[in-house]
Amino acid sequence: MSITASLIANVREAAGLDMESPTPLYQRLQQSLRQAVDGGVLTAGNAIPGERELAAGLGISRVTVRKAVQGLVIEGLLTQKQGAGTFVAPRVEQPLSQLTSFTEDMLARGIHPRTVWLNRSVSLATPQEAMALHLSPGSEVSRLYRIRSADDKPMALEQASLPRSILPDPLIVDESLYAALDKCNCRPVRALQHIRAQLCDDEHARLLKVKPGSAVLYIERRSFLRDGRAAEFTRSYYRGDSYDFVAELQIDAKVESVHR
Ligand code: 16G
Repeated sequence: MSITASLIANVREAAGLDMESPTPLYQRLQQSLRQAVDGGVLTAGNAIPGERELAAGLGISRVTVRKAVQGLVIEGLLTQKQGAGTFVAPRVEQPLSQLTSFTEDMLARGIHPRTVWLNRSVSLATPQEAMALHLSPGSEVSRLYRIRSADDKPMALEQASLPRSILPDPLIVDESLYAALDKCNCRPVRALQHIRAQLCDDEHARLLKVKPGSAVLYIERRSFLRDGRAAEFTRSYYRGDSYDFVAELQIDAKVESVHR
């Protein structure tokens, strides 16, 4: 069965299109499209059948299909590419054990990374930055504030601060901070990360194109050079609907020997 045929069969059954319901039809269609993505009928990058095809296959109006699809585009589950159609938006599974950059993570998945710069500046370190980067009072930091997108879908906001001794000029960073650090032999080799759940405030919601109050993952990364110097203090807000951070766990050797 083609993706379109199995999608239409799934959606028709899940949305209960033939049944009476107080829930508007477009909302039932949205819910069943979400289920199709959650259940793996459609995966990231799959094209959604065209409006005309879905409407005809489901026996509903094109206006209802359009309203449902537009709602899911706003939600970030689907993404529209001009002239190409509507696709399931990327969702990223990110291992927590590797020190990689956003650019590398996206390229490894065949996704095109994009950066929208919000600010690049040099300033005196705040007490929080000085503490995180082990700097003495009065030291300067280079700051980078940007939106990180995957195939045009905003995935994260990142505020990075680096000692000026490591990154003297924030303007030398083009698309990738780690590529710029690599060039001057200052790429970090170790990092500590703290992750916690937060609700998105209005400003971050606008930049990430999610509803205010949506779930985000707040991540603080402090990374270090081989000689132990702190190189980076980055505070990021990752869209909760787009990222799964995955950790591989192993039994402790002592516990294992008791159970052997
Ligand atoms: C990742 C890092 C961030 C780092 C950036 C460099 C997390 C949570 N954060 O987004 O700390 O600054 O990669 O990426 O993984 P770039 O080289 O593409 O600029």
